[in-house]
This record gives sequence, C-alpha cells and structure tokens, in this order.
Amino acid sequence: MTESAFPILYFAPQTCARVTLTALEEIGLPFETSLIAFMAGEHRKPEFLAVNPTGKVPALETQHGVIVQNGAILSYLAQTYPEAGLLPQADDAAGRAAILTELFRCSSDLHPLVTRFVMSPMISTDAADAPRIRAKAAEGLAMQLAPLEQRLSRQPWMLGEEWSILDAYLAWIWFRITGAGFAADAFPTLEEHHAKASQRPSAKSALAREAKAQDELKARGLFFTPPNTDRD
Ligand SMILES: N[C@@H](CCC(=O)N[C@@H](CS)C(=O)NCC(=O)O)C(=O)O
Repeated sequence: MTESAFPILYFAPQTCARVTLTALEEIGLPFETSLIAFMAGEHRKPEFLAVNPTGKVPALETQHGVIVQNGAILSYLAQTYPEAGLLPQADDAAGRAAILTELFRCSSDLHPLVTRFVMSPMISTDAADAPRIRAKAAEGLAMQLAPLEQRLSRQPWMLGEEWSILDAYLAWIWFRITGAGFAADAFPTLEEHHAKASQRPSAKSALAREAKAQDELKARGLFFTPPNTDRD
C-alpha cells in the first residue's frame, strides 16, 4: 500500500471498477488510480493482495482504510460526499433499505450472472459445460432485467427522476453482457438507458481514464479483453 493524500482506486478497464471510477469522477475531488494488469497476474501478486486479499477490483484506499466491494464503496462515497448526489439520502430505515435493495440487486443478483454469462468458459473445469452455463445465465439475466426494462419505461433513471450511481452500475452491466452477445432486442429501454447514462460527463471521464489505461496495457503487451467483448 502507498501513502497518498488522495483516495487511490485500484482498478482494471472494463471491469465493475468502472462504477466506482464513475462515482469518483462524479464527486469531482482529486483521486489517484492504480492499474491492476490482470494479464500479468497482478491481481494475484502480494502487492495487490496486501490491499485486497481476495484479489478483486475495485478496492479503494481511503483515509479510513481500504474499502472493497462496489456496494460498500459506493455507499461509503455517497455518505461521505452527500453533495455529489450519488445516492438519495434517505432519512428512515425503510428508505435506506429501498436504496440498498437496488444496490444489492446490481452487486448480488446481476453481477454474478454477468460473470457466468461473460466468462462461461472459466466457470467450469470442463469446457463442454460453457454453453449450458452461458444459456442458464442468460435466462437468469432476462428474468432479472425484465422488471428494470418495465421500470425504465415509466421513469428516466433507476431510482426515479434523478440520476444516481445505480444508473452507472446498470449501464456497466448492460455494456458487459451486450458486449458478450446477450440478445438486446427484448430490452430496448435498457439499451436507451445505457446510451443516456454513457453521456453523463462523469461516465465520459471514467471511459477516458479507462482508454488511457488500455493504452498503457497495450504498450506493455497486456491488453485484456474479456471473451466476446466488442463495445466500449
Ligand atoms: N462482489 C465484488 C465483485 C468484484 C469482482 O468480481 N471484480 C472482478 C472484476 S469485475 C475481479 O476483480 N475479478 C478478478 C478475480 O476475481 O480474480 C464487488 O462487487 O466489488
């Protein structure tokens, strides 16, 4: 770990760390990034395991210590910088639970299905299992996304009239699965939502940082594109 006056985000391009990166851009205060090159196995090296022993990004080094898990990091950032409007500030337990429901929907329901769908050849030791894993994940994704498709046809953003960081989370999920061949036809509103969320300045800044990181990885011969990914 390093000593820095600013928070440090450990990240890799195209991963779920994009959501945290977008949150930090939205807050607008200085922060640093540390690129973890998966292709060089840096997520399994002692330097990074000292930061996050589970070897996963995102990890955010803060003045309060290292925070891991997107949901926890986003919740921490939303409370620490309420003026950034990452999440609504609910003043009762039921209101907070309603917001956490949507956060956990992204991190606990959808993200594991994203991983199974996109990385299906890596889920089982038998490569022959991959098509079945992928098909089952697609079925689960379709079921989980259907209510969101309906919701977003009634309101512009995940939580209502205002953008929240959950829109960046959903946009990342949509990017990952459609980039890996998920059939988008039945979800035109999610496609529109992704396009709209990607126009937000914080999203553009996060993508620009990722592009810089990709250039760095390419220069080191370590460019990593997860299987089937064909969009930014
Ligand atoms: N539950 C964790 C999941 C984090 C996660 O799976 N990150 C992926 C990138 S999207 C990763 O670092 N994978 C590398 C690994 O698992 O070895 C979170 O929400 O932060």
